[in-house]
Amino acid sequence: MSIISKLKRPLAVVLAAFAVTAAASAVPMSGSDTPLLNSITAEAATVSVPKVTGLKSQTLGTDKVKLTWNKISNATGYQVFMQKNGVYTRLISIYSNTNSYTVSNLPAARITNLKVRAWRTVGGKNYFGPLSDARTTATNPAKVTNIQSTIGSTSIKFTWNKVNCTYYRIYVKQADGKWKGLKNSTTNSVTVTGLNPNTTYTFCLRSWQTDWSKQDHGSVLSDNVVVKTKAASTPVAANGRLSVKGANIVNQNGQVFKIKGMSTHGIMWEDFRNILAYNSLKVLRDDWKCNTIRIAMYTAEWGGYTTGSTYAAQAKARVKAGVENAKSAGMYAIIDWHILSDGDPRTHQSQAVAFFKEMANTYKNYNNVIYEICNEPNGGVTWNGGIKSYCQAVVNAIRQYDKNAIIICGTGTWSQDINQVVGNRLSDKNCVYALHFYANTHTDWLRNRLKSCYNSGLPVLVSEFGTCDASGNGGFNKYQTQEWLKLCDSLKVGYINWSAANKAETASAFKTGTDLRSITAGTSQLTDSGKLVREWYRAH
Ligand code: IDC
Repeated sequence: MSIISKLKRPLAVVLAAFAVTAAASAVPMSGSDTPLLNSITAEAATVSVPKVTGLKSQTLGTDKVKLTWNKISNATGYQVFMQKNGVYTRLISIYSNTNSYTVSNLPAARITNLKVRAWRTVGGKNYFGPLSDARTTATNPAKVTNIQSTIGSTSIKFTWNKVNCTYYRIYVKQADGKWKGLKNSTTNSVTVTGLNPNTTYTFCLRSWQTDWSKQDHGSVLSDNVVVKTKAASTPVAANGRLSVKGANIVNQNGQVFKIKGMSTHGIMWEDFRNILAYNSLKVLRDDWKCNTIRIAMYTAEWGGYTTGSTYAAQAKARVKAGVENAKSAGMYAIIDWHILSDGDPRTHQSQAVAFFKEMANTYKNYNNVIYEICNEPNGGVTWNGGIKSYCQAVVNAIRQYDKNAIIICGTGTWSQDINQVVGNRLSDKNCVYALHFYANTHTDWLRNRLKSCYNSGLPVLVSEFGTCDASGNGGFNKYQTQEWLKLCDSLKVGYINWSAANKAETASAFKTGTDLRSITAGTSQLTDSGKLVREWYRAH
C-alpha cells in the first residue's frame, strides 16, 4: 500500500493498515494501536479521540463521491474506509485536519458504505477515534445511449442499451421547456401511451441507481429523442376509450370528442343490417367522416328482440357482427335497445337487464362499445316516474362487468325531456342523456332546452336525429337541420343521424335500391338527406 511509504511511523502504520470488518467490535475503536505497552506513558493513556459525526456525501458523476464531515479539533488527520464485499478497507490516511475527501475511480452505479475516523498523534504515538456511522451512497449510473423507437399513432415503444442501474425513467419535454417524468422501467424498454397522433414529441431517458438508504442517484440525461407519432388510422385508434367529463364526451386524453355517426335502421328488417358490413363502415368512416355507428335493435316491433327467441338470437348475432366490424374499422359502436311501441322501458326491463349483462360481459374489454339502454321512452312515462329506476337497474347490470363504457340513457317523450334529468342524474359518471330531434318537427323550443340543460352541466348526446318530420317521412328541412347541427357543434354535443338505410322514406340517407353491403364514396347513391348529412359531417 502506498500509505506505508507516506506514514512517518512504520510500526503504527503496519497495524493501522489492516482491513477492518463492518462489525465495530472488530475495529480498534480508540486508544493506542501500538503493541509496545511499556512505552505508554500516563499522559498518553488519557488521550481519547472522539467519533467522527456529520458524515455527508455528494455524488460527483459516475466515478466520484465527495465526503465531508464535522471537524474534530486537535485531530492530526483522518482515515477514510470503504466497504467492499462486506469488509471496510482503508482508502486513505489524510495527514492534516481536512474534513473532506473525494473518493475517485469508482465504477458507475457503485453502491457502497463509507466511514471515517480521526486520529491524533501525541508523544509520537497515534491514537484513533472510533469509526463514524456508515454513510451509504452510490455513484451515478451511466448515460442511456442507443435509444430506438417503434412509433404508433398514440404510443411509442423505446428500447436502449442496458446500463448498470436500478431503474430507468422516461421524460417528455413540455410546452414550457421543462421535462416531465412519464414512466419508470426496470428493463431497457418502455412503452409510452396516450399520445396524440401526428404530433412531434421530445423525449429523453435517465438511469437511476437506488442506494441502500433508498436515495436515488441519476445519470445525466440521454440525448434528446425527437419523434412524430403516426397519423391516426381510425377514430378509435386515435381516441381510445371515451368517457364523460363535465357536460361533454372526451377521448382517452381528456380532450372533448364529438360523436358523429349514422344509425342503422332496424337490423331485423329487410337488408338494413347490411350497412354494418366492414366495407360500408369504412366508407362511412373515410368518406362521411363518421366515427360512430349506432346499431338499432328494435325490441317490441315485428321481429324485435322481445318478440320471440328466434328473433332474439338473430338480433343478437347481428349486433355482434356489427360490433366486430366496427371494431375492425376502428369505429365506435352503439348497441341500441330500441324501444318504441313498448313506450315504458320497464315493459321489458328483465330482458333488457339480461341482454345488457351479456353484452357487457362480452365487450368489457372493447374500447369502442357504447350502450344505449332505452331509445325513446314514451306514452307518458317520466324520468322520475319510471325511466330513472329502469336506467339505474340496467346501468347496475352493465357495471357488474363493464366498468368504463359510456351508457346513453333515454329520456321521456321520445327522448326530448332531458330537462327532467337536470339535478336528478344517475350517480354513474359515464352516463349521458339522450336528446332526439327531427328537424321539421322540433325547433327553437327544444334547442333552447338543449342549451339550458347543457349549460347546467348535463351531458347530452343527440343519439338520433332526422332531417325531416318525426314520422321519418316528409318535411325535409335543410335550414332547421343546420340550425340544430350548428348549435350542437357550438356545444360540442355529438349527433347520430337516422338512418343509414335505403328505405323509401325521407329520413333515409341512401336511395332505394342501393346495396348497403358495399356503399360507394361520393354522393351518387345519396338522397337529399344523405347529401346534407354527409356534407355537414365532412365539414365539421
Ligand atoms: C321509424 C322508421 C320507419 C319505421 C318506424 C316504426 O323510420 O321506417 O316504420 O320507425 O318502426 C324515432 C324512432 C325511430 C323511427 C324514427 C322516425 O327512434 O325508430 O323510425 N323516429 O319515425 N323517433 C323519432 C322519429
